Amino acid sequence: MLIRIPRGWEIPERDATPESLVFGRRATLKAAAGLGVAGIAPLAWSSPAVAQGLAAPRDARFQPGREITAEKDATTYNNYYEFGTDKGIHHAAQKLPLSPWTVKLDGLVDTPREFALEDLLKTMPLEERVYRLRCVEAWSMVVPWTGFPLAALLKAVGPKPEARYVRFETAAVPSAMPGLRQSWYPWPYIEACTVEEAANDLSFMVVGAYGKPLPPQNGGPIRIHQPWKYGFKAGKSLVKISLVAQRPKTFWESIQASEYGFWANVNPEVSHPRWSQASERVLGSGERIPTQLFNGYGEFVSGLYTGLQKERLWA
Ligand SMILES: Nc1nc2c(c(=O)[nH]1)N[C@H]1C(S)=C(S)[C@@H](COP(=O)(O)O)O[C@H]1N2
Ligand SMILES: [Mo]
Repeated sequence: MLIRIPRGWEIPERDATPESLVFGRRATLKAAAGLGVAGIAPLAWSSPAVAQGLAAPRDARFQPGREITAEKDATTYNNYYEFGTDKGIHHAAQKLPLSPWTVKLDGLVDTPREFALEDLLKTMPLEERVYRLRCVEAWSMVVPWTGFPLAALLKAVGPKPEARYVRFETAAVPSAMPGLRQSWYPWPYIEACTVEEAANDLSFMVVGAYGKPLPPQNGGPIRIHQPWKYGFKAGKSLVKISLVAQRPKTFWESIQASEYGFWANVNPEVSHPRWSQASERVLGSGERIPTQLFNGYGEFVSGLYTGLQKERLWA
């Protein structure tokens, strides 16, 4: 059978979610938010301690510089194509079984391991970081995430010297994720970064938000967040993290490399081919504010890119 993969410019507008369309949906968003979280099933965590919350001490190094986004906005306006291409997937996402959950660490490591989520929660150094998230579609939010440095997880398996990239793989559960039936997308959702980027202190494995376990619509039970990069780099509901020698072909890069590059560092001066990246719309207030180079995290990460000026470092 010949499977015809549509080129980027053939993807229906609703799938590409250009800025104008995204913000034309504010009415829908408000309506969805009006349903309230009451309709959402309780999260199925096995540990009673975790069920009560997932609070951790806040890391004071990360000051958001603006108001924290309301929990209701951050948890009801989501990008998670496995559940659908619009932003109102939070109800559909409750079908993803979060427990039991394991994350496999494999590839070029000294000790391949499969971690049960509860063990990560018990053994990793949990903290809260208030990080900004800047979507390539030019909206942004500020969320208190609970998690631990990716570096701590990598240390537990010991990357070999030949490992150059880290590949992140999202769960693909057909019974819960209707989006997987859209067979022209290159499922599962794959993202990747270099080993140096992964080891950077900012690279954070997220297991909670707003002092609670991470809900499935935001990538529960475990996702990555690298706040100096556009949001699409942040693979959700991760099942496998592999250390590899070759640069992996990522989900969005396979769909449209000219619009969603490998590095995808936030840069207000480099426009997306279809819209400007100079400013961003604040989720909740709708205010428009200037976008910052590296999303304001240059002091932590700009050193990663010296000598790489020939690369397309910006999406
Ligand atoms: N598996 C998976 N991960 C994903 C996505 C997705 O569609 N599937 N969307 C990405 C995009 S484009 C963004 S902006 C962020 C959004 O995270 P949020 O829903 O918590 O705001 O998740 C990223 N991670
Ligand atoms: Mo995004």
